[in-house]
Amino acid sequence: MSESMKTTLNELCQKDIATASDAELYTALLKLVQEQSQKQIKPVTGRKLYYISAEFLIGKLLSNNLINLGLYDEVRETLASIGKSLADIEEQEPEPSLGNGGLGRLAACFLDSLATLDLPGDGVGLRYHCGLFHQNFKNNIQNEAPDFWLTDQCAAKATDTVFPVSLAGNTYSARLYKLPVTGYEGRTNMLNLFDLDSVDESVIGDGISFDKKDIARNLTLFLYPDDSDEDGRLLRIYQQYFMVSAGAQLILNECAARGCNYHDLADYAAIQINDTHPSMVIPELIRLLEEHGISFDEAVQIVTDTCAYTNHTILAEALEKWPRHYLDTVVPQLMPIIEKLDDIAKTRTTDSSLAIIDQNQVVHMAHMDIHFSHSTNGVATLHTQILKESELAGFYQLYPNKFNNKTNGITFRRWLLKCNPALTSEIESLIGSGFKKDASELKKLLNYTDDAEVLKKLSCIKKANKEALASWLEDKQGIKLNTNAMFSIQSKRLHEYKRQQLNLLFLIHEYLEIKAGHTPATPLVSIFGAKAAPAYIIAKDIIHSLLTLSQVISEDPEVSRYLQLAFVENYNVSAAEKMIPACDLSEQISLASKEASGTGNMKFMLNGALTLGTMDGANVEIAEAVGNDNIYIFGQSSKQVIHRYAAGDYCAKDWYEADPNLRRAIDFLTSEEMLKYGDEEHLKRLQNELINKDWFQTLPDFNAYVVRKEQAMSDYAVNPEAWNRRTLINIAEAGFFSSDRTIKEYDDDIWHLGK
Ligand code: GL2
Repeated sequence: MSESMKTTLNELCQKDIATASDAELYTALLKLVQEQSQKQIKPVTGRKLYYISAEFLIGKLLSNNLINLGLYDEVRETLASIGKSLADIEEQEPEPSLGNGGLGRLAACFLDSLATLDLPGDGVGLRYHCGLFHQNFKNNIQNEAPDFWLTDQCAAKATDTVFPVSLAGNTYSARLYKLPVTGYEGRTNMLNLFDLDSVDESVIGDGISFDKKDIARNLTLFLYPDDSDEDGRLLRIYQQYFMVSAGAQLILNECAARGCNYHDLADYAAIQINDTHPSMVIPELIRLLEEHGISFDEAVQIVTDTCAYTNHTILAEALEKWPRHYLDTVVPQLMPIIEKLDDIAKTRTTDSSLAIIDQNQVVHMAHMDIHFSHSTNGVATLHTQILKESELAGFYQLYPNKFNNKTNGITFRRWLLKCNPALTSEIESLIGSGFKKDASELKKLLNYTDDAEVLKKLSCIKKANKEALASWLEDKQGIKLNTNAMFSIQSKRLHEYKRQQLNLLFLIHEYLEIKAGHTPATPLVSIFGAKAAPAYIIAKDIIHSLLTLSQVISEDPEVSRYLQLAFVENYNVSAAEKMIPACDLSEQISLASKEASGTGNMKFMLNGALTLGTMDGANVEIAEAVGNDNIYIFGQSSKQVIHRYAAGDYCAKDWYEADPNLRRAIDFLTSEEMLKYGDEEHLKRLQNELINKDWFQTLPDFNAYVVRKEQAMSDYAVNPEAWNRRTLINIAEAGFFSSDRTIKEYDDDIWHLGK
């Protein structure tokens, strides 16, 4: 315990901390973090990064900030000495609701790494009041509720800075909020979030419904408002333009304050456009530069030199294209600029498929990004290769030098130091603490692959993490897990391409096998965490089927001795921090070619889980790093998948009819057992989808998946020491997947910050 820390906390609490409540201690710790992070703010010289993103899935900040500021151990020990737990105090903090999935979490990891590497780089986004919805389950169905997270104590503080933003001809004031981002032994940068003062949480009606036309009151209520109707789609454009217009004004102001004369903007700012949500920053900056007296042609060049674009997916739904009348309505001031950009693009190529505005008057945002930025990157080697060879092949031919790869990464501060302190200290005792700043040092762990004591220690840590997850889940949802079982976890957004339905079919198969007297090599606990977009019907049917199956299993003592299915409600960063350290088998089973990278796969690996996955996204690089003996790969290759799509002759029904195990599993969806707890409409719809459509080719991979997973279960049961050795190898080889490495590559190749 540190006396000086105790004195500091007493002062901040204005009382003896021994008598303070958790809420008072939380407030005191927030002040401590604020004071210390202010001290790490450094002046900016040279080029500064603005990372614009619709999402920043930052997670709870208190512990992470304490770690980064080097205060964590001292604070934890001081609190422990008076019988308080930092973990309990952290419960006071609502989790910021500013993101959805990997794209948002990547943005948060990148901000951490930028600050850690002492690079000047801020985030630019929106201050959503409810962010993504809060998920709860009733009658085995997902319900959505608003996730209010903004409290008086929220670390994102309002400033006096406001920027005018014109939406559909009306002017609104975008207020800037600043959230300090601390780096590990680095600097403090900022996350800049914009909001309207008039947004009103009381307009939310049933569930998460609200009047989508009332822009003044709804603009920043939710992340990704339902876009299944036109008002919803327009609202997304309102949000996007609000974010980029305010962001562009902030960037120009900050650069001007540092001496920029706008002609030399690219020497002061680098702008990273994340997916197509912020694409309108390109025409908006051109518009603003013209207002500052710069000619159109020069403005185009300046913006191209300043902006870079990251593509995060090849799924059409995320490559936004808007009917031009939407843009005419919401951002009439941009349309003439977009038209001129389209004219320029047409002088560069005769390929009409590369146009910004196509013959149907649809505006392709990604096309604008690629034509008018200087860099386009994918997020894993395979993804970038697919962009070059198929999805964006025409663009690659036109601009070969713009294309580059930046394989994603994760911050080890949150995904090891914070979420797995026991593993962290074991690693530290073996190889010292250098890995915290230089993740490649984890390779030193390879010296211990034959050290029986170390391997045993790893399995004890895993067991303790499983116990901790089990007790959390019991408190939260009343589910009792068998911690002697193998834990397999699939936690990520619910999407058919990620194929939670493949896991579902496996679990049905296992259930039926156990019923038939074939018990598995090891008891298995299969855990899910996933939210389905509210209007995504089949995704909700998959959740319903999993929850129903979970009930079928738990009501059957004969089966539940060997098999459990737990679905964690409201999966978020805090839940991930508990689940990932407890995992044995990491489920990364997307249809090859569809998962651009994945970052969950990296978090699980770092925490000593073995991956069961397809050759997709960053799984390919994980497989290369650990070697085929230390990963379970199965299924079609991306080439086979792309070929099958191109041939257009995939017929799910043929697969259903040809494989009796598969047929048995799919038929079970509408069995008496399932109908006892489930809803026929949902179950039948999913069954039909699988038999008659199966757009993400679940059926061709079913058999290979069952074989590989049963192999993993048998290996786990038969030779625990060998399993532990393989987990050690996974941890040791995880260094490449640090976001510090990724950020360094972005900086070396694209941004050149501080120079
Ligand atoms: C995603 C990709 O699906 C995912 O594979 C990738 O790891 C992340 C970060 O690059 O980006 N794209 C996307 O729209 N979301 C993602 O998670 N939401």
